[in-house]
Amino acid sequence: MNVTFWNKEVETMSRGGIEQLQVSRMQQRIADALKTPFYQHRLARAGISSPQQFRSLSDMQKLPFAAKDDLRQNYPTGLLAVAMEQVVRIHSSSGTTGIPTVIYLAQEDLNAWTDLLARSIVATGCTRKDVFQNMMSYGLFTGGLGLHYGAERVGMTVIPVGGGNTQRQIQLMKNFKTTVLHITPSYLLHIHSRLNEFKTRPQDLHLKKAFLGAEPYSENTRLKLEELYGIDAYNSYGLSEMNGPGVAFECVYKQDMHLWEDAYILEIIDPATGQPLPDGEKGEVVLTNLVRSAMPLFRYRTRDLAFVHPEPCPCGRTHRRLSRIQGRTDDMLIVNGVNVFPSQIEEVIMSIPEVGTNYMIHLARVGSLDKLTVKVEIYSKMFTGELNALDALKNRIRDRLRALITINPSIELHEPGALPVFEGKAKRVVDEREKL
Ligand code: DLL
Repeated sequence: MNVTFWNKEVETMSRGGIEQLQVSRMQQRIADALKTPFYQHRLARAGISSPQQFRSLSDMQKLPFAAKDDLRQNYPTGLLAVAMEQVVRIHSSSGTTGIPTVIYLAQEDLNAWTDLLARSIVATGCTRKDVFQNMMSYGLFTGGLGLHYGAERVGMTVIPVGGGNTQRQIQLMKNFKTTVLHITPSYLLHIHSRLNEFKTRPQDLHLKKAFLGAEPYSENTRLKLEELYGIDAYNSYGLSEMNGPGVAFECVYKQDMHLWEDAYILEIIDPATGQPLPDGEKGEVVLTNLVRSAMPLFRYRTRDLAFVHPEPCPCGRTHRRLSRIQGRTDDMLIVNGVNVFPSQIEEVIMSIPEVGTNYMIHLARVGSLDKLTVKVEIYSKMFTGELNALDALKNRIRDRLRALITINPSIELHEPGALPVFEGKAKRVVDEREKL
């Protein structure tokens, strides 16, 4: 395997070196935080009035957690640590409730973030010879601009097309011989179902790699996409509160994502008690940004569930790896009293070869019971008029799901193109139970 580095010294730093850097950067961030109205109050309550009180990583425990609501309640400037004239970029998300959160970046913060993205891109084996088509939306969402600047820093040829308009995406991929995509897994699945319409086969494209992130997806979805397009797909994790993408990224070994520990402190906690969990145990990902001066944020509770791999990676990078996101503390469905994660359903259906590139999960209340329906698109070659074959497929999907989630879902089979299309983050769960 050909392993390349953007900044080998930092990427292969000893554990002691990483921890020392984390402590000194934490001290800088506490100094920034003491300038913000939010943290003046919060840190005073925790008994912290100077950066020197932070002496070792065990002092992290003394710092208060932060949550999305803190950002909302302190909108727009409660966490701003510099004069607005020093801010060079704002990102914002409206979230599902519509109350916005905002992230501020000074020039040095933007440089540091861009560097993390360049590092991530190079870790997947990309070089300046690659043609990079960025299909994540631009604007206040961090997925577009984040990778854009990172790819430019690497020297790749960047096509800043943004999301949507599948016909144009396919045309651009062909005309410019795009080799690398940045895209949500759901949109990459969708594009495959449209290739035929534009008389294109995957082998007519020049794709080698895709960076997939911004939404949860299963290992089976990755494998399916790799096979459909003949590419290597790399998992990419991040969130706006930590700047966006570039928090954790897979290297050429594709065995989960290096979390860039010179820039972020990672903790995994028990979401119920807030207590730290040992490496290898699944819990809530809690992150602290060490390289953002304009807006400090400590121990941010992401609600994402994952675990840490402590073993070294064959690539030689020393930054610990974060597992695929296994779900969120707030996406668990309770169906007739049984806990079900949408990711479990996806893992099963994407392992069934007849299943195509789209699915939806639907919940309704029938009498006093919950009804779970999984709607899947299947490849059109299955619709041959053979009803027995379709019934057998339905039963197979239902049995596989029941074996894993212990409840009996209804299965609907649909033709390609029948279910809603997602060009950005997918919303696959429709829960109509609350409406009653
Ligand atoms: O989605 C940033 C991003 C852009 C990451 C492009 C990767 C690629 P937000 O809109 O704030 O930021 O959403 C963050 O998306 O807390 C996770 O729940 C989810 N998420 C992001 N990446 C992954 C991933 C961007 N690789 C939220 N796997 C996070 C699973 C992911 N979930």
